[in-house]
Amino acid sequence: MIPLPRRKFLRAIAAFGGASFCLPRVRLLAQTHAHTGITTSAVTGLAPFVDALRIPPVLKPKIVNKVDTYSLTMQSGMSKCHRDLPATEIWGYNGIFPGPTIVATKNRAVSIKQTNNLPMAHDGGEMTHMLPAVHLHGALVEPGSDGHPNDGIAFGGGTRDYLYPNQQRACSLWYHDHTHGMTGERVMKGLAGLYLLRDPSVEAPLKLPSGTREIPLIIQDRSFAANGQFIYNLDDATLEMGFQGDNILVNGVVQPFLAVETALYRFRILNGSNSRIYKLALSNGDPLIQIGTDGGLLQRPKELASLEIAPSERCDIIIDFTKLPVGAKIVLENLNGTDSTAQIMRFDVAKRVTESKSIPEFLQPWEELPEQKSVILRQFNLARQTLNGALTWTINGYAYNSANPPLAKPVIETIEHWNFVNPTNHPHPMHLHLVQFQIVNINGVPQEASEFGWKDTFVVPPASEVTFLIKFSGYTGRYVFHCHNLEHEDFAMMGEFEVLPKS
Ligand SMILES: [Cu+2]
Repeated sequence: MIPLPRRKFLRAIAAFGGASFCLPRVRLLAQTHAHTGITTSAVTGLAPFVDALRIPPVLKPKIVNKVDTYSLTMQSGMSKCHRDLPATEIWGYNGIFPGPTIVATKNRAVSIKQTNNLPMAHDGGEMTHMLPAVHLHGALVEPGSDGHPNDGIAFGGGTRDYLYPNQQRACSLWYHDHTHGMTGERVMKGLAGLYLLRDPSVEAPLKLPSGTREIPLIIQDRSFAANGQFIYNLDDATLEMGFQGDNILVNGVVQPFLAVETALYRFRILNGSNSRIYKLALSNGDPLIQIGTDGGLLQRPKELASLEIAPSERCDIIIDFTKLPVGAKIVLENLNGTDSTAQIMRFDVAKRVTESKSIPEFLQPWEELPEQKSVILRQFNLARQTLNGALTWTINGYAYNSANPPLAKPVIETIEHWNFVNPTNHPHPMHLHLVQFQIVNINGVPQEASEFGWKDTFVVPPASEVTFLIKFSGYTGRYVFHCHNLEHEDFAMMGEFEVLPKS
């Protein structure tokens, strides 16, 4: 299937290279490239809540010189996503969808050897030769372990070792494919998994729900053909909106159910979708109690009637089932969805127990970055352009090309303001590699950064601008930043920054 537009697009970015050009603000340009014409009708009407939630397995490391050492293999596999669907061919780490969970400990390094045993000719297009890279999203790592799209792993058993020092706040990270120009398709096929970084000195005193009451929820949307296979057509709408599936999956299962006890549960939620933004809420009107975000725990828990989560954002929430009767069924809803995308999963209260835990009032001290120490305000204009007849998403007029000069050169240990201006009519969840940042201004209104917590991905809404306050520390070198709508990213809404040493 596909890539006529993508081929055109690659030619377009090759032709434009590093050229910069004027940016017309807020112009939705008509697309001129041909539609691929491939249509496959998607399965609809799958019965919700008929399959139990699956929990991805947690891998056990080999300890080599005090480093937790893992080997993962990217390979195809078969995965049953719904009772009434045939098994789906997926691409996964160790051949499972989603990949296995890695649990790491602060200040204890993890090394992962990734092997590429993916089948190559999966769509017959020119892009199949693009080499997969693996990015640990949210991680403070040196450039060679960051999964730069130039650092792909050869097909036919090629390997690369990634080293993660874990010298950062405890948080939920995730590892996923970062192939140049093909991240959307490959993440959709299953190349994603959770990586939980723990810090016992912070978390143990809080006595948060743990064990069988701490549950990862990776929310993704997919479309299925009648034979159970994923559908991914890069048609005009997909290039515009990003891929959106008709079915909501959690941990690889369409709208699963989870039997719970009358207790507090901690859910480590990741929006692992390509472009869909969910607005989470509980069907019985109970609040979601948010305790953490991308960069770890908030200062204090927040009781929310609903919570919006964009692609690649994480939220750590507690749900209180203690006052519910056995037999109660509570749906985790998506208030942004309709029909089959309006319900995510269901919690079935199955057993009465006595809960001894409570939710702490205070979680982790907030460390505010000093805004007055910022050395520069950089502006990044997000735009939709047509380059050589192909729809392209750009930053400051640049379509991503690793040959481009970096769009910013911050000096290590300095603080900067980055202002993202979005005149388009699409939200762009902007993500920076290497750093966690703070939200200080939205549309000219100063923000209380601690309310958002430490972020590595934040939505710049349509016709809006958001300012991030960022401290560049840890490592020098080149990293990417990009829109985490994966089709926007693939169609070039990505740039690089180079962290320079102190002169
Ligand atoms: Cu975008």
